[in-house]
Amino acid sequence: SASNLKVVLTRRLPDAVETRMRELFDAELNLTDAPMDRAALESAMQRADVLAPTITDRIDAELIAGAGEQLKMIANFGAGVDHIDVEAAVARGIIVTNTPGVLTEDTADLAMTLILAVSRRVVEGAQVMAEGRFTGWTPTWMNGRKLWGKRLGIVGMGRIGQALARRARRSGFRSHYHNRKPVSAAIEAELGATYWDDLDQMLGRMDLISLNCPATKETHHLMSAERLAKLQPHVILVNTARGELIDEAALADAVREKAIAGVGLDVFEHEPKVHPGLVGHANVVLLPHLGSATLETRREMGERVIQNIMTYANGHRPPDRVIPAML
Ligand code: 8YV
Repeated sequence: SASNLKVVLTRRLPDAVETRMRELFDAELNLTDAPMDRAALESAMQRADVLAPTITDRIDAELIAGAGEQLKMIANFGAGVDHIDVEAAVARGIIVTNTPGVLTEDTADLAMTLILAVSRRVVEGAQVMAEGRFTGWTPTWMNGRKLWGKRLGIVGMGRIGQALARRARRSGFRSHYHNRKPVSAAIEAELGATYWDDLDQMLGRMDLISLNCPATKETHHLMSAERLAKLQPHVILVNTARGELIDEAALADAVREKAIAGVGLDVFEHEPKVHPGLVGHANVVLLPHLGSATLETRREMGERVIQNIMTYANGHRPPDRVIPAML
């Protein structure tokens, strides 16, 4: 039964979520909230029936091979599962679930925030005020870039990409997108978005670019030096998806050479490290992986984890099962 199920949480989750977990399961909390090291993770996988990890746990094939027989489920707290070898887990009969849907609007909000912050020089302006350097308004000072009527290229038109396109439409942008396949004609019409089969052709014509696709083998360094070189120099690039989508060293070169007008990043290739060449530029806004960081959403993500475990405990198919074919 559910109350005998040993559920190991690798990080602290919102209070309400932890309380509920303890009511429902034999839940083991990580009270230190430090990310588990490999040995701790290995031992957790020896005793857990269900592991509830986060992005800070790298669960590779070797760890999965070493897991105890009793491990039946990896119920991830988060939508992205690129830190989990899903193929290896599923091959061993371990169910993997994630928490999609609940963080869509927050992540789209943050993509929009980065677009606005970079184009209107919000962080730079706030810095001027914080340092008492506002000595008087002038017509030509701190002019940013107008957004109304600009072309926004969305790479990855899943839930988050669509939520961003919806915001973009209301804000007067024209949305373009690249995806493995076009969305339905009805959604396309609602979003007013234009599909590009060829990513390179799209990228070369955009004023703004937002990355909203998962990190997979195929999307690793999607923004390579070669692709970055093909962007228009006035382009603003934002990433709220995964750092691995961008060759960070190449992006740092582009920033230094002024080959790109602005950058907004919430995720990094070697998190929590940031390429030093990206730090300290007025036109580069960096945030510490805040995409889903609202009180409401972090709670809903936890509830989603609970729902997945509960459904499994009751002998049913969890609603957010991830299978290799989806990746
Ligand atoms: C989380 C995320 O911060 O859901 C994701 O994929 O990147 C963020 O919502 C993180 O993954 C929590 O594990």
